[in-house]
Amino acid sequence: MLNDNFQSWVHARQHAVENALAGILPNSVPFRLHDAMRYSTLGGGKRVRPLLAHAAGEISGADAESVMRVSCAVELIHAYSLVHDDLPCMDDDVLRRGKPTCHVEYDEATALLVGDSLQSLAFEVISERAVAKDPAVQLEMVRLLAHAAGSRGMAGGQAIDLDSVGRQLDLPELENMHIRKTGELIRAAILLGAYCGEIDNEELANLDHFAKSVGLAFQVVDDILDAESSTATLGKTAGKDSKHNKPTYVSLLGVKQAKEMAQDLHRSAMEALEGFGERAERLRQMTDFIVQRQF
Ligand code: GRG
Repeated sequence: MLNDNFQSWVHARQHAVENALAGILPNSVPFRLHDAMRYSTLGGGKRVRPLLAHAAGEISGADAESVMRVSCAVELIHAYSLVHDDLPCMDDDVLRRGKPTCHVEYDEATALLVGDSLQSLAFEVISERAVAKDPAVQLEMVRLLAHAAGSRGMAGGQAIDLDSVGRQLDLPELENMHIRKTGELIRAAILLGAYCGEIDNEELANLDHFAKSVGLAFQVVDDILDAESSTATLGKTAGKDSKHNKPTYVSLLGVKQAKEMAQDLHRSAMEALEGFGERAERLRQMTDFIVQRQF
């Protein structure tokens, strides 16, 4: 069970991230584009990636303002990916975070520009001020975010996903797709949060192991929720994967084995945190949250 202390931490962080994003997102000419960017980013979403960045920052004693900055950069990339994913040329969806998708509320051209602009804004946010003590570390952070979003990360995973509709992927192929499409940005959120403080190479390797396990666990749970939950609970169209004949952990393994896989990944994530002691308590709670979530 997730305790009250964790619940209030989540609400406080979600609120703070919302305020920070509201301050970052432009509110000027061109008004329609900026309005659509705000519509697509604010007022919804679990903010899992920012929460992970903040929790990882607790491991390395990171400066709160820097973590907020990198967590917003990651969330902007995530928001862009959702807007583009919903476009008619991709998943063609009408509902996101309980609201009409960006291209439905505005139009396709605006949605395209919203994604482009959110992605650019993310790189402005992570690079315009110091977020790490060492400029070389900050350069690595910018590279890491670019890699996570690009053709060897999220966009590449999306390409594999689009290519796989109606085709049978085996388990390693499915894993490869999800590591890129979902896992890399979650991994970036965690490592970027930690990079805002002090972390040695051994700790970084353990955190990386944790990040990979938790990123995949997030996706396995997403597949289970898509198969088992309602559209009202998820705030996005449920049952889409099987309707579109998409390979998922549920279609490949069945619900029971997919749930076992989520538990195995939870265990592996927790093991990777063993050496961190109390400093990793928030990350442990986040791992429980990700695996137990209902939406
Ligand atoms: C268009 C380049 C490009 C990439 C799209 C992230 C993505 C790649 C597509 C989203 C489709 C999808 C359902 C992916 C599976 C997992 C996932 C990222 C779910 C949505 O993330 P949540 O649950 O969403 O964190 P909220 O709304 O809570 O932020």
